Amino acid sequence: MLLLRTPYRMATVYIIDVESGNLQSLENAIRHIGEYDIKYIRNADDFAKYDSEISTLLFPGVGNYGHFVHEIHSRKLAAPIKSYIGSGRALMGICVGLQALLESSEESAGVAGLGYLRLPLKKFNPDDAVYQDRRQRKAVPHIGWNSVNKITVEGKETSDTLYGINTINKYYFVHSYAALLTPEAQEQIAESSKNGWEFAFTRYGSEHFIAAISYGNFFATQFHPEKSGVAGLRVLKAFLTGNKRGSTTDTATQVNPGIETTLSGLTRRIIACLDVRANDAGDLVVTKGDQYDVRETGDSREVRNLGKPVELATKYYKQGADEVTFLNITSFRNLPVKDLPMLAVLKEAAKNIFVPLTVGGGIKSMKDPVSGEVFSATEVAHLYFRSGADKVSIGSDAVTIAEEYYKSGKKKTGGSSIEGISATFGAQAVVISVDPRRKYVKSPSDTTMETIEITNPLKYGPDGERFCYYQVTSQGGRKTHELGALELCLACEDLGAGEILLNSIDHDGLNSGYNLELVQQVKTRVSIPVIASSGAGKPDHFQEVFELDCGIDAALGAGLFHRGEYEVNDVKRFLQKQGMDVRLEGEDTL
Ligand code: 1PR
Repeated sequence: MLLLRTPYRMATVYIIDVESGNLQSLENAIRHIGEYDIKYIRNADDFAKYDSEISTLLFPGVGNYGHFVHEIHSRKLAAPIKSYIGSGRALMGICVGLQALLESSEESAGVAGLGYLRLPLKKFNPDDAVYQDRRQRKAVPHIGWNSVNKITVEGKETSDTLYGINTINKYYFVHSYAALLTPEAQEQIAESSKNGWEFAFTRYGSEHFIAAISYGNFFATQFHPEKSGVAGLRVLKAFLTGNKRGSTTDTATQVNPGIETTLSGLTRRIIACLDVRANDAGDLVVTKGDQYDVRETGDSREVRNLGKPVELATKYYKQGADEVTFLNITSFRNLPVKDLPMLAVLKEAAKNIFVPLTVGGGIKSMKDPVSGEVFSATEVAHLYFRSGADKVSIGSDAVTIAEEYYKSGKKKTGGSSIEGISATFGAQAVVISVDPRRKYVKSPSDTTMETIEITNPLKYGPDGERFCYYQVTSQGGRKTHELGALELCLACEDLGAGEILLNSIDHDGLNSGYNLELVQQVKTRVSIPVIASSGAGKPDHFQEVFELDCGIDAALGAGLFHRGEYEVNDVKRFLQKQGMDVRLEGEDTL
């Protein structure tokens, strides 16, 4: 009998690409899920060329709503997308891709979305009442791991899952605007539910908002499934395989669901950090400073080599890291910009890491040493986003920018790297890495910077100074500036930064715990998320910093993970035992 073997055709996933951010990770997630061919649609011509073949279309958006919607219109993609949806074929929106399906956003007045739901997007309120009772400010953007606390079908709450979304797992959100459940919105949602719309909702502080929508053939999530670990990959897989409904029990991978309900709803976020530099042989290695001195003590003075960047990063992801940060502490002066070694590290790391990736080190405008071409900081950042980074971290350039900001009377020119990257890719993509060193003063009047009063006499300065402030440094601690860490953070927040990575040279590598007074000083004054960094030596140190009443958003560890003393999930299991809410997933069993 002649077996007619129909030629095996790998399923194809089409992705709308308007260069809005990190699509590399979405592609990697799809490839991790199954054997898919992936094609990008960048304009109406592409759409026309592939339209008849498309049965699965992804509509991912990152960053600024107005920029994204403008790109959709300027590339003449709005009409073909609408007609595709009207044809009943499957579409999934992600983050700004969900937002663009709605009506409008406060982020970009006058810019109309595709309007499938008459719901406006509004900014989260940093003066959220539930925070004020604890004298805290809610960090905006909403960055971190949150739960979906309700799923509705035809307006009725259900314990079923929606494309794998359940009410137990944690999903990664990174946005400042959302479809908030205002009374008007709730009316619109009730109306739409009668017509078959299904919703998932999440809480951030006292504000509830739409985490996902589904109607017939289309589905969209506010969170990033490609960055939400195993739980997120399951959502993406459910969409790709058309598996709309399931039961929570067989989809949840969260071990011992959190017993704590945090003020924000977010979990305690644990970040693994890899300082990366070229060793004397020119190989990129993971290193670790001891108060920023990365060379071994003793005669050799070799660069401390703790392992290979991609291997270690992947290991920490599998150990449960909520984010992975690479800080490149070498400036590659003689390499073409597009050949920067960290681009290759990111490309490789993003293949198997499905949580947010941040890269820092050398994020500023630069002149290509070979071609002489000048790349703006935004273009440099774009290269990293295209390689798989979700956020870029700016260190030295931020100090220069902040000094200029104060010197000009807090003028915002729009020309700085912070403003440029934030305007194009969104505030959530811009982290400021602060490298401060303690400076003792006898009296607050000895400096124009805001000082901290030292309450423990054992910690007074060498000459009995009872006050200090934290002077920022650049170039990895080599240059000291007459600018305080708090003042730097306030300036960068005003210029559009979305998050602070708050290091402490005095605590770096000492395993004696975080610099709690510095964390408290900064976190109580800024309205963007703050990551405590430097000094973690054991899980208790993470508990200590999360217990501060300032409500720190995340805690970073480096040395204690590199030395193999603890795995990331050891820290999380310890915190869960103390009653803290952490993301603790089972194996990657897709
Ligand atoms: O100035 O924009 O080119 O960025 C340079 C980046 O590299 C900055 O983020 C800066 O913090 C970082 N960096 C520069 N030199 C060093 C160094 O160590 N010589 N790393 C360095 C600073 C800070 C954390 C560290 C934590 C946790 N490292 O990454 O890992 O302090 O360590 P621990 O948990 O072991 O205590 P630009």
